[in-house]
Amino acid sequence: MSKKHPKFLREEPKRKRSPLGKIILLVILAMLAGGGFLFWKYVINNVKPEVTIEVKGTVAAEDFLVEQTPLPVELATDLTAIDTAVPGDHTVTIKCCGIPLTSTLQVRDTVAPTGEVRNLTAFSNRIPGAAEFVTQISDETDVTVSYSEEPDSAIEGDQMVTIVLTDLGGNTAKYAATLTILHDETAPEIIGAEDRMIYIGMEAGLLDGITVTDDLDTDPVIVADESAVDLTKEGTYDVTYTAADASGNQTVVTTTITVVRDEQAPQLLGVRPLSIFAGSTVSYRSNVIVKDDIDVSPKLSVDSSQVDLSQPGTYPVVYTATDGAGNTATMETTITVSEAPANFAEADVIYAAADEVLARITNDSMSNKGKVQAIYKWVLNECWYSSDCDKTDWMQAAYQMLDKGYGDCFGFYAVCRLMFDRLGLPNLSIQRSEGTSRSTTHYWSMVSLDGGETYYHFDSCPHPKPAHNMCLVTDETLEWFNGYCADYYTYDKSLYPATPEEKP
Ligand SMILES: [Ca+2]
Ligand SMILES: [Ca+2]
Ligand SMILES: [Ca+2]
Repeated sequence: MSKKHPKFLREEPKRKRSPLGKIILLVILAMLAGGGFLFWKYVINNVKPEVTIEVKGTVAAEDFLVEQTPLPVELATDLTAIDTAVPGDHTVTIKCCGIPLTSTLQVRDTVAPTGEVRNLTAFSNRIPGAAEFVTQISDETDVTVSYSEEPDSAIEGDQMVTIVLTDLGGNTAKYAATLTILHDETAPEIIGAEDRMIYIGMEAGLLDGITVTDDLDTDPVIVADESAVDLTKEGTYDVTYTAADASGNQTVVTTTITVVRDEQAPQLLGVRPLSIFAGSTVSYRSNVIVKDDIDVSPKLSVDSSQVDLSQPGTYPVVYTATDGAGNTATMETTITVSEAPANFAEADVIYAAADEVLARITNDSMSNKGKVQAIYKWVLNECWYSSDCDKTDWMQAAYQMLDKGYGDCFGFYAVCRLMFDRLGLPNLSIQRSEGTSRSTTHYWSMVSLDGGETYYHFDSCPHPKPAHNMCLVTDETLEWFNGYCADYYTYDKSLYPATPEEKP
C-alpha cells in the first residue's frame, strides 16, 4: 500500500474566525453604528428647527438644543444683533462640534395691548383722530389706533365710537368712548377793537385790551393785520382784526390807528401853595388841571408822602403830569399845616351848610352857567365884606361866610369855591402875584362850565368900582379892569389856562 504523502492527503483546513474576533468585529460595528447614531442625535439632529420667544424676550445658545450635550456648542450668529423688540423670523446658526447648523428664531407678539381712553367733544369740521381718544397705551410693540367705524360728523351731539388698538403682532383691544359733536355756525365776537392813537416810538400793542369770545369755542383765535401801519410815520392807518372759531366762522373788524408825534410835556395848571388846619382833609388834585398838546387825558400823580396832616409844619408836595407818549412835567409846591383853632368846623358841617344854600338857589333844570350866576347873585345879596377873615384854611373861611355872612376877598373866593366843588364844577384858585404895585393880595377863581375844557374868571368880592360884574369873564375883562385899578388882577398866567375870547 502506498502511503499517501501527508502533503497531499492533508486537506486545507477551513478558515474559521475565532469567536473573539467576531465579537471584536461586532463590537467595532456596533461602535460605529452607535457613534453615528450619537452623532446624528447629539450633533446633527440636536438643533431645534425653530425657537419662539415673546418680543423683548431673551434667548441663549442652549435654547436652540433639543438636548443638552457636553459636546462643544457655540453660536455663530450674534444674538445681540437681532432686534427682539419687533416680531419677525431670524436665521440663527449654531456650531456643534464645529459643524454649522441652522435654526429659526421666531420673535412673536402674542399679548394684546391695553390702553385708557377718554370722551371727546369736537366741532363738526374737526373730527378728532382715533388716537386723540387714547390717553395711555401699554404694549411691548408699536400700537396703531383706529376707529372700528369712522364717526359720523353729521350727527350733532353724542355718539359712541369704538377705538381699536392694534399691536405689531396683530393683537387688538377695543374701547368704547363718547364723541360729542358741536355744530357751530356763529362767528366769534371781538371786544375792545376801537380806533386808537399811538405815539411814535411806542409799541403798537395792537391786541392789548382786545378780547374775543365765542358761543361754543372756548379758545377762539384773533389776529391783527398791521401790515399797513407804519409806526415811525405820522398818519392814520387801517388795522384789521380777524377772529375765528374752531369751526372756521370768522369776524372781521377794521379800526384805524393814528400815529402821532408828541414830544411836548403836559402843562400843570393851578398848582399853588396849600394851607390847612391840622386834622382837616385836603384834596391835592382839586384845583389842579393837566393839559396836553396831544393827549386828551394826560395822567396826574401827586407825591404827598412827606406830608403829615396831623402835625403843624410846611411840607413839600410834588405834582407830576405824564402824557401818553411819556413826556412828563413836574411842579413842586408846599402845604402848610397849622394848629387848628377851638372853633374849627368839621368838613361835613361845612358841606351841609353849602348844600343848604345851593338847594335854595339852584335846581336841576338850571344850566351850569345859571348855577354859577345864582351863586354870584347869592354872594352879592347875602354876604358882606369884612377884613376879619382867617386865610389859614379856605374851608373855614368858606364856613364863616356861610355861617356868619362875612369875610374878605379870601372868604368870598372860598365860599364860591366850596359851592363850585359841591356842584362838581371844575375850578381853579388864583392869587394876585406878589411884588406888584399893590401892597395887598387878592383871591378869586376860574370856573369851568364844560367839565374842564374851558375856564372863566369868577370874582364875587365887591369892589368900589361901579358897574362891574366879574361872573364868568374873560382874560380881556381882567385886563380892562386892571386899566382902572392897576395890578388888581395881575397873576402868573403861565399857571392858568387862557379863557375863551368870548363870554359864555
Ligand atoms: Ca402686544
Ligand atoms: Ca362760534
Ligand atoms: Ca404832549
